[in-house]
Amino acid sequence: MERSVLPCGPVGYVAAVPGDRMQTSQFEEGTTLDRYLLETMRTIGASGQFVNLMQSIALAAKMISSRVNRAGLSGMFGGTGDVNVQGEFVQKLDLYSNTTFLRAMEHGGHTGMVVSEENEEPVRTPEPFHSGKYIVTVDPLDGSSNIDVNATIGTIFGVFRRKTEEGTRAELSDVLRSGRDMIAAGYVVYGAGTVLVLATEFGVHGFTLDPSVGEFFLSHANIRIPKAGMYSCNEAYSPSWHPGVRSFLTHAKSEGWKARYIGSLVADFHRNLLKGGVFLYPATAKNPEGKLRLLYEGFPLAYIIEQAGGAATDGVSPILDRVPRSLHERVPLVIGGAEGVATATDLMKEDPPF
Ligand code: P6P
Repeated sequence: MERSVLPCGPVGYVAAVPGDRMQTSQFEEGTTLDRYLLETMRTIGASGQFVNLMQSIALAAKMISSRVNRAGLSGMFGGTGDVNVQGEFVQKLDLYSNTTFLRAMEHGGHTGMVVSEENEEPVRTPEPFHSGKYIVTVDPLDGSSNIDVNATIGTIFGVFRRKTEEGTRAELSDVLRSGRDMIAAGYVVYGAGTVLVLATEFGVHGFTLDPSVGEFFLSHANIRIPKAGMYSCNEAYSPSWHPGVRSFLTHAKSEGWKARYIGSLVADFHRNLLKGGVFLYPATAKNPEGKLRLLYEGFPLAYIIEQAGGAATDGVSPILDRVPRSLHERVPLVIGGAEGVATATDLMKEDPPF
């Protein structure tokens, strides 16, 4: 039985030695995200900019979580009447989440530029703040069409170390690059609880927010995706899928897999990561490049799943091998347990492009 996550409480914990997941030291119950970051990064003599970056993301997550949890009471349900660069109606919480995330990233001296789903152009760190060495891609509130029905939604982020000198103007070349250059990724799910999952070369770990003290505590150490036993996709589109996708679903059903689909990528991904599953959002005639976006959905989730022992492809080749040509490029996505993704990809790679 593949181990997926350790129970919370006194948790085993991967020591911060890149590539060495087997060495374990015991952390008492209540290890905070800050302590995890400081003790992990200290072992590699980090400058502290990444710790500050993650603390800024955690602050934004706490603020968004607080607003999401009382959306119905603070008039935050519903749309703004605007349409974003994706052609999607902007929800009030989308706007709040994007503004909150961008503000949290601008003054810490750790980030040079943010690429957000909600902004057509990249957002460079403004004067007088220091243009730091990291580039962040973000979907500030994924699944926001589910806000009004109280389904789980979330924030997805990826981190690159810039190629250009920190302190100078960050360039598109700092972000239009292979997913293999990503140095960290994570997401926050706003559901029954608020859980921040962070993946670095030290593994994948989950931290649960205790709103009574405003701290994230280690709750899911050493996340490894179990062998897949469920599939997630919107089967309403089946008639417009290529035969390879339909063949994979026939295979999954013959294996007795369950079907689970929330229609919120980050929620579907989180369940599949912990329980073992394969998520598919394939290309269709209507969306020949798929619906999901490469820089702030495909890349971060692909980084996380590979660090957790899984896989992610575009139906032909690994997501992380791609080099985006534009900031809001879309990508077909097959992501989850390695064996299931390999089976789906083998069946789909013969499909002609739309
Ligand atoms: P469909 C939500 O709008 C989203 O971008 C993802 O979170 C989700 O996986 C997908 O779209 C759902 O798309 O076409 O099934 O409604």
